[in-house]
Amino acid sequence: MNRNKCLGCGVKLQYEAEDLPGYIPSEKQGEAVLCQRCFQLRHYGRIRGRVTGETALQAVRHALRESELLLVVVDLFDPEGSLPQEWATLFTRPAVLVVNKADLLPPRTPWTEMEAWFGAMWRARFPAAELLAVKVLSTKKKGAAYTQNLAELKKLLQGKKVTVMGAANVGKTSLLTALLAGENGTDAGKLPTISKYPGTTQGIISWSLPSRALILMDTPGLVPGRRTGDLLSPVGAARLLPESKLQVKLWELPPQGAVLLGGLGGVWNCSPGARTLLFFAAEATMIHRTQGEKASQLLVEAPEWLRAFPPEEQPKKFDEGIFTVQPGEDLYFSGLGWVAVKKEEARLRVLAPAGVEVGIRPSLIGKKPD
Ligand SMILES: Nc1nc2c(ncn2[C@@H]2O[C@H](COP(=O)(O)OP(=O)(O)OP(=O)(O)O)[C@@H](O)[C@H]2O)c(=O)[nH]1
Ligand SMILES: [Mg+2]
Repeated sequence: MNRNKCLGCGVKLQYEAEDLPGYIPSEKQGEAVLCQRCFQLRHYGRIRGRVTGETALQAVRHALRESELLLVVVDLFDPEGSLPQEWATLFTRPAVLVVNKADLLPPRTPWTEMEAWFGAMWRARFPAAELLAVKVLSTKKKGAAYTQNLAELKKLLQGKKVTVMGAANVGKTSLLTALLAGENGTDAGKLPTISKYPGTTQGIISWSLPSRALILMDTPGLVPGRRTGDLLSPVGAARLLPESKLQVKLWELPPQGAVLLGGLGGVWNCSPGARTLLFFAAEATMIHRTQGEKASQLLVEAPEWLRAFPPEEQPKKFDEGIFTVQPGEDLYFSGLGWVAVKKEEARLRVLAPAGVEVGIRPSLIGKKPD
């Protein structure tokens, strides 16, 4: 354990500048093990400041130099946004991909199907990077599948020096904590800080587990930049996170019918007839069905009942696109949600905040077409 680092977020402690990372009031010098930011996060749920993408990348690069294996964590709610292709150059060691937040899946979704889906995505995005295994997990819901997958994961890591890495807020620290459970010296006060705000971990947090000859290094979350939450403040980004269950809405949308996602995205049916569309978003994101003309107006006005963001964070510009989506495919809005097309090909007009990745993928959930 490094006494000069905050146990919660891994940043170097300092006593001079209250606005900078790692601050501890001087009267607490020598006794506090948490920086003021972690203390406030844990006790009052308040967030201050945010790690920049560049700082996080530097820390990850540093940890990578020392590690033999990568534990890459991806968020089931946002596969594309939390595993961007640009990271290919970071995957210089064999990797295990952990798909976290599987508790969000509708009941009876087969986890093995998920493993295959994410394995295919990895191979398409990083053909040169060695992938040892894909493990679908939930660090929140502790059922039989959780216990088994976590035990299998521990076996894979045994005897290695491992970097836990991934985008901000995907659950890296939650995974580290799950792997530490039951080990000596891991009482709650010493465990790292977990929060719903991106940018919680600010430096490298190392844990050594002699019983497994294992060294785990948690790292600050990288900022891919094209997730909806990357464009918002930590408070705004936290509102887009699903907590325990995806919200799902099935509609037969008539021509020119529209659906808005939390005032941050919109889908218009431009097909010649009605289309069966299945919408997925976080619990707190309003999925609102309306008429075509009204929808555009609502995106501009962003009334309080619709919006998933603080008023001052209203997107300044929306990008428009037209997508033709086949049955068995999803149209995704990175970090916001997605729409699965059923039965018939759909032609969809889409608005999303400028900079947010929107695209088509094989359906993540549900019966695959024969
Ligand atoms: N539903 C669900 N939420 C999870 C799961 N794991 C983590 N979370 C939530 O995701 C949020 C982020 O968790 P962290 O463990 O702090 O994520 P992180 O990747 O370490 O985040 P940074 O340090 O900010 O990069 C918290 O609100 C967690 O409760 C999970 O398995 N299921
Ligand atoms: Mg963390």
